[in-house]
Amino acid sequence: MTTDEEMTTTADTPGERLLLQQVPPARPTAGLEEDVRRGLLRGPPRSLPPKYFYDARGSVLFDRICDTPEYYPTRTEDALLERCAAAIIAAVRPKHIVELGAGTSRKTRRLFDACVSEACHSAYAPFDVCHDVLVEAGGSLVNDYDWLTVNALVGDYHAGFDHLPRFEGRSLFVFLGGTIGNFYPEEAVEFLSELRAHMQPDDRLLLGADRVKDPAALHAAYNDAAGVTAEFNLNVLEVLNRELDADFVCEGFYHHACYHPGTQRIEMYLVSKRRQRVRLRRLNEQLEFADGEEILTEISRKFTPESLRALLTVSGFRVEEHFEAPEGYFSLMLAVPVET
Ligand code: SAH
Ligand code: AVI
Repeated sequence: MTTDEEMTTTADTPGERLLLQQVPPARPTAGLEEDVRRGLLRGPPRSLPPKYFYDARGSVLFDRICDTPEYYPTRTEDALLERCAAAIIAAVRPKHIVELGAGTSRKTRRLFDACVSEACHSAYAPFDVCHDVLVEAGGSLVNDYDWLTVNALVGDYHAGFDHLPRFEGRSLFVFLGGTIGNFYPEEAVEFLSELRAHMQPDDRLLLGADRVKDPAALHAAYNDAAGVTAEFNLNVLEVLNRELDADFVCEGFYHHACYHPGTQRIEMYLVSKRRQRVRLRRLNEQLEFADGEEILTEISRKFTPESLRALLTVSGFRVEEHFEAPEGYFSLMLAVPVET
């Protein structure tokens, strides 16, 4: 594990300010094979956890989704961060910014800009399951911010936080994009409770969450006209083909996403266009799909201020600040771990 001392060695060249380390799982966690046996080989509905979207191509496709005109969450949260980043950095003055599911870190730049204006030169630790996105984003960050040290952490945030490096001084944990909405309610509570247990009393959490809104806007965001979300969804079949020596024919499935007001969530599926058989050679298994049979690939929950606050409270946090985008489109909550 990299210690805080190692992190703060004088390092002048961009390359020396970018470290990459693997975070081993803190407990036995299902891998692709087990997840496929549990979710895809069973049903109904057949299902897959969303983390398998994010191979190198999936991360690029997600970034392209963020630029589609219909996908409002990224630009909405970015504008909100632009407005409140200085206040957050001034209030927290973190020595470290630790970001879960960081991806390209594009919006986190608002916090780094605020670090400059507030003269608070934090170190950055992006934690993500996708090695390639961390390397690519980390390289740009150390070039663009000549004071920034990036300690990129590759691992699965569902595998516990015990093996995350323990940084000395105050950390601001950041979980943006509304990714908390990709967790089922009980998963979200477990995840945030574990994070809280890992945090020091002085640390803070900045949590971004998408809000319940006009179903038409939600529907459009997950069904962009250019078909980038469809490509992102279908890419998971390519991941299965590569990793499990499977023979999914992507053209044999279509993307389907719709908003369910009752559960306040988007459900995203891949739907079989016909009866078909798929072999998973590495598992020695085969799948028989009926015409119209679905694979649930993601849920994306939308929150009200009350439901988001309740989630944080039940997970052991107290909300210090709530920043809202215009028309209640997106929320950022700054929360403090409650002493137990
Ligand atoms: N925070 C960024 C990216 C969101 S996309 C934003 O707001 O735009 C979700 C990110 O979480 C991806 O980069 C993906 O690789 C990462 N991710 C998904 N499941 C993960 C897991 N189980 N552990 C760690 N990272 C994960
Ligand atoms: C990463 N996550 C918050 C995105 C979302 O909106 O739920 C993933 C995504 N799926 C389809 N489009 C974007």
